[in-house]
Amino acid sequence: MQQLHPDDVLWRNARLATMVTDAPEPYGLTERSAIVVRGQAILAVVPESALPSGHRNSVDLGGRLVTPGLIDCHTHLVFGGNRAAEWEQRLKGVSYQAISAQGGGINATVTATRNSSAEALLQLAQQRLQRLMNEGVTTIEIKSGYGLNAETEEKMLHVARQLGLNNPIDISPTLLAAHAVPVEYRQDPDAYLSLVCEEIMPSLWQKEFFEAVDVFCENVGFTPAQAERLFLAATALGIPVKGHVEQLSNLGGAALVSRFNGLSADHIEYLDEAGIQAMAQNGTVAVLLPGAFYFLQERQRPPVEHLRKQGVPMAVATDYNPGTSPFASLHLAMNMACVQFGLTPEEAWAGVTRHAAQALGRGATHGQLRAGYVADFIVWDADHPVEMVYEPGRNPLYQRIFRGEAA
Ligand code: DI6
Ligand code: FE
Repeated sequence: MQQLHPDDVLWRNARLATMVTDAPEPYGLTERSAIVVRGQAILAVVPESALPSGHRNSVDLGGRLVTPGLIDCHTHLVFGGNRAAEWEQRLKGVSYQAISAQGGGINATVTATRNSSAEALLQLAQQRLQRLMNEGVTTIEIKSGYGLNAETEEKMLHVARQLGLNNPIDISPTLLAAHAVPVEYRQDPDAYLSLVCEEIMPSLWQKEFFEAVDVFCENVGFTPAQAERLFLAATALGIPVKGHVEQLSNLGGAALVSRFNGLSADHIEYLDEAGIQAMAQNGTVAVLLPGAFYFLQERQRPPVEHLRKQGVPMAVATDYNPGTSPFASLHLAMNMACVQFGLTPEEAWAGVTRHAAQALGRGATHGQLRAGYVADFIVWDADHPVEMVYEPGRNPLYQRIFRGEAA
């Protein structure tokens, strides 16, 4: 190990679950280890025995478990109102699609979001974010998509940015202006898409309000042809793309996302073999969202076995949103991914660390405990990482380290 500076911090006497790819032990578990932090980054991960003695800046973790900070790579955290009444209707037998066709669903949240001030949205989102941070989330993706006009999409992304300035967390903002056709464009969805491609997307991109563009490609959203048009416009501006695809039906959206070298194809319950092949070839991450699957009482499971066989990296996220996944818990999402989709707990952990980082284009800096990576990590009052997956709600978080600082 190189010479230490006096300001370097040794987080020592820990059991690490490094989550590195090539580790000999499951979860990258190593006993009696230490993380050496310089500034905001990990300088080295070393055995206790390799540490110099007498370094003044050191923290004894008492043998506790340390994992990378959790990454929630798919959320709709910023929105006004809630859809509890709609949910009651759904429980009486009205389908999500039927409610959506009646102007409810996403459009109900659009109205509530348009009618909320940025301050009000910020306050609501802050509470939701706090719950995720309490569970150890250090990076979160936040989508727009409840504005569906230039002004409100910008308001949502402004709130997302503000959350990052106000809290010890990394925000990855995504433009999801193509989430639904707004009521005022119901007769002419292509005109709305033109507005997104020609005005909303270029202007918010120029103002650096987001990192990637998303689309809801579905029979209640946008057609593959419309999604392709959006992706062509995004690619021309150098914007990375991703998609909500194959959630309720198979429209070939995942293959489309992959063709544009997309970061991730999300939901993918109805993904077919051709889609899996396309994802494997292009390195597109499969983002599994078991909260929405559970809440919509879906039956069709994503093809986990095939994704595994083809080596497609699988991430797990909350999809936190008022319509299909009102669960601000990544531990619960991990549990559901195992119970409902058949992931192993180790795959669920990779899904909220290494693979979630990859889904956000941060695979070279986030989601693993290794030299050169950002010093985001969580100290747990737990013996083994399976515990957070096994028992969501217990939350044995002991300490949260963001960019090298306890926070
Ligand atoms: N798929 C979903 O599950 C959410 N958005 C999407 O494209 C639902 C959003 C909502 O119902 O408000
Ligand atoms: Fe979503």
